[in-house]
Amino acid sequence: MSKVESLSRWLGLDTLKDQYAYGTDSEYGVIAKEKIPDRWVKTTCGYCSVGCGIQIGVREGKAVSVRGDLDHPVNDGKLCPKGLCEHESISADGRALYPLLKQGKGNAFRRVDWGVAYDEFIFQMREIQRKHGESSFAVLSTGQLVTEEFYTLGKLVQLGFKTPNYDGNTTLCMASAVAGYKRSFGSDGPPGSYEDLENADTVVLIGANIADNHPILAYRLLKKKLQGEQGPKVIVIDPRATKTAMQADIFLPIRPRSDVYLLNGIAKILISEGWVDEEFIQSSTSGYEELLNSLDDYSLEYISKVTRLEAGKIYEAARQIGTSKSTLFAWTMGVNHSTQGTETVNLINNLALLTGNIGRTGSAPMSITGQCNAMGTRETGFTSSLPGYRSFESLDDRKELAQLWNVSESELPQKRGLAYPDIVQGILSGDIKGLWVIGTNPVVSYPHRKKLEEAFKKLEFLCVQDGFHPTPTTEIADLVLPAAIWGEKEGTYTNSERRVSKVNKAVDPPGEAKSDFDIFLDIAQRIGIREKLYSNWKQPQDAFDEWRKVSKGRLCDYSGMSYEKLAEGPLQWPCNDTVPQGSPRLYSDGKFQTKDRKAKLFVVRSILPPEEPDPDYPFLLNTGRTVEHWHTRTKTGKISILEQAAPEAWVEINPRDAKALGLRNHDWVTVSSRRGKISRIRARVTSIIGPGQVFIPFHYVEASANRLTLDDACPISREPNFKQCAVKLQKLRY
Ligand SMILES: Nc1nc2c(c(=O)[nH]1)N[C@H]1C(S)=C(S)[C@@H](COP(=O)(O)OP(=O)(O)OC[C@H]3O[C@@H](n4cnc5c(=O)[nH]c(N)nc54)[C@H](O)[C@@H]3O)O[C@H]1N2
Ligand SMILES: Nc1nc2c(c(=O)[nH]1)N[C@H]1C(S)=C(S)[C@@H](COP(=O)(O)OP(=O)(O)OC[C@H]3O[C@@H](n4cnc5c(=O)[nH]c(N)nc54)[C@H](O)[C@@H]3O)O[C@H]1N2
Ligand code: SF4
Ligand SMILES: [Mo]
Repeated sequence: MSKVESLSRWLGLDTLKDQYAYGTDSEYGVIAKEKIPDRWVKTTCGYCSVGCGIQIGVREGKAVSVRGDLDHPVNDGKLCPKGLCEHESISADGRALYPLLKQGKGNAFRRVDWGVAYDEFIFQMREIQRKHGESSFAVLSTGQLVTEEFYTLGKLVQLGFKTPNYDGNTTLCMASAVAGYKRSFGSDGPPGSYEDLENADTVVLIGANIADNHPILAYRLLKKKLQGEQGPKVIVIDPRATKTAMQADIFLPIRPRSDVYLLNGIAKILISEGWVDEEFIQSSTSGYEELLNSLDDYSLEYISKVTRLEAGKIYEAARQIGTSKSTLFAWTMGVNHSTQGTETVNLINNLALLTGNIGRTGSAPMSITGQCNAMGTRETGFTSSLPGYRSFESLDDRKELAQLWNVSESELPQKRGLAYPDIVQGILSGDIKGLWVIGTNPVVSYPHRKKLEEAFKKLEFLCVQDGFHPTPTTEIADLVLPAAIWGEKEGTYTNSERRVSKVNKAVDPPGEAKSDFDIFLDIAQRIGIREKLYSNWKQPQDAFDEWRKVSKGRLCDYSGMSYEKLAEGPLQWPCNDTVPQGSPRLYSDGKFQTKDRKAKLFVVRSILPPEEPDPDYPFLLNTGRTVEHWHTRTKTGKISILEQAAPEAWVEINPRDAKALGLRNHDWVTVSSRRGKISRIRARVTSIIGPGQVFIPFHYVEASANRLTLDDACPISREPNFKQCAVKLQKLRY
């Protein structure tokens, strides 16, 4: 890629207008000719859950460019660095082109046609189910399919293959937010909108590094300030001085995993200073007395000592929240990735409820999700609820759904199957023998890699369906099914503010790759249930139209949407006859989805983190992300501008600790935990990270943070504790 092209992309020029069309003689002009699209296809970004509107420039059947969609309500035509070169993921090297089969363990892959691939898949999985029972076959999917695909897959797995053991990478991501919402409000569903980031008096970001991971939300947070107006006051709670923390008015560099203390401490200050909304508490919540009686121990001095934060700063943060007209509490993985993730979410919800910050402009407890369509899987997905946020345990819900589908109620599962970590455990214990992995790369992204590898070795049959090959997970598969990716298929994504946005096909998939939707329907056909479950379905729109009916009357009501309407612009659910233009907020009437229609306040006591530093492993490891890369780098690792900007992994270490270890910036080190080791990684000496802590991004398979991490998970949500474990560092001589 030329410098001019790189530069213009970094500057975001191609988001503004067709700059590529200007100039003919210069290098710029040469690029211009090749880059002038025949047509632009409107769609939604396929990386993160911000859900930016994007247009793909197509020239002679190839995706040659992208630009931000100026008409999309999320992003003002702007895109972040990943979005700005997203078309390159389509033509990147290493796409999966043909079905590949290993004839017996240890053999090389051989190209087969789709018919053979399907026959083998069905034969192997059915044989495993016949020998070991229906639930010995498990499925792991992803938050990166379109909603129409989840919906189709859920029916296929639960009603077609009749296995309850279906979960996804979403449990590695936002299961704690889902469980926390359900417990506090009676249902999942983020209650706020992105516009609240602009309009709140105060925004509290807890374990959320939006500058790196949701860059367009960082732009929206700062938008008013950038325009010279008074923007929201920003409080950031994060042990690491992230790029987001650097924008904060109040930064609380909290001791890792002491959030429960801080949140209870802030609740106590709010109550004792009278900075609470008594009327709202009385009319719309339950559990206030119990909460009040539980907070005696949380004196400011005590909280300051446990969290290692200055007492004055904690008080200042509480005063800012308590005296603001509106506060948005937003959180991401610093909260969810913990053995106490769900309860920490409940404490954030407590703060919003105590201060009446829900259902109003600028006010919400807002879980920012991760993947482009993590929300779609929550609504339709069959994992933690039945489609439409229906409960597995409720006979009424099951009956209603069965009727909508024209199947008998007894065909629906009566409780959720195993969650992702329990599926891995199930493989280790020999209960699960067949696994179908769709759109996720567990070898890099699952914690405690050694254990995962042991588990995968025990599988009788592993099928991996991915847009790329080889990946560390496709490589160890018995069968690889090549999938179309973003830009090559149609459907919808729902972003973190419940906004449903159309995803459109710009180009054909390469080789023989097929959309996940088509693969699911083909398999349904071959196991003889297509007619029963998907009669007359041909295209994603058929799935969407059924889903509209299934969601009608539910909190996540899509009944007022259609592909035609979405072509004009995205819509936030609930969207129905009463609110045809959708709903920016939930719970504006102060009524919740619980039996008594009140939100529940929770008493939470801190538990000890699963592993603390000790003399053998003296550092606490924190893991996360950087703006240039997407997860396991199957896409961004092949896009040169992104790869050049962040070509290798690093471990951040505080200058004080570096000095003690005799380490200088860029020295090579080994990092090990009780579970594994990164043999070689560069040290980055920086006070971004606090003393006693280190940070490693998890993107790089060659220096994989998940060789070190723990697989302990939150007992309520089953989300793993990715963020902390004990490690040691050793300097390498060269
Ligand atoms: N560039 C890029 N963007 C992405 C992604 C990507 O891979 N790359 N992935 C997407 C996905 S799926 C997700 S889920 C989101 C994740 O988005 P984020 O959650 O923002 O990402 P992380 O870097 O995993 O972690 C967030 C922060 O949690 C902090 N943290 C760690 N321990 C604690 C703690 O004990 N308490 C508190 N309060 N904070 C703590 C970390 O220091 C870190 O800054 O990003 C999405 N966006
Ligand atoms: N240590 C540590 N580990 C973490 C985290 C952390 O913060 N720290 N974060 C966790 C979180 S929040 C998440 S969400 C996970 C993400 O972890 P993964 O889900 O494993 O990450 P991805 O790289 O996004 O994997 C998606 C896979 O799907 C493929 N793919 C892309 N599009 C399509 C498609 O349309 N169809 C199909 N069939 N395949 C497709 C890609 O090539 C890729 O192989 O990682 C988790 N792991
Ligand atoms: S902020 Fe997220 S949705 Fe927007 S362009 Fe970047 S990756 Fe895509
Ligand atoms: Mo995620």
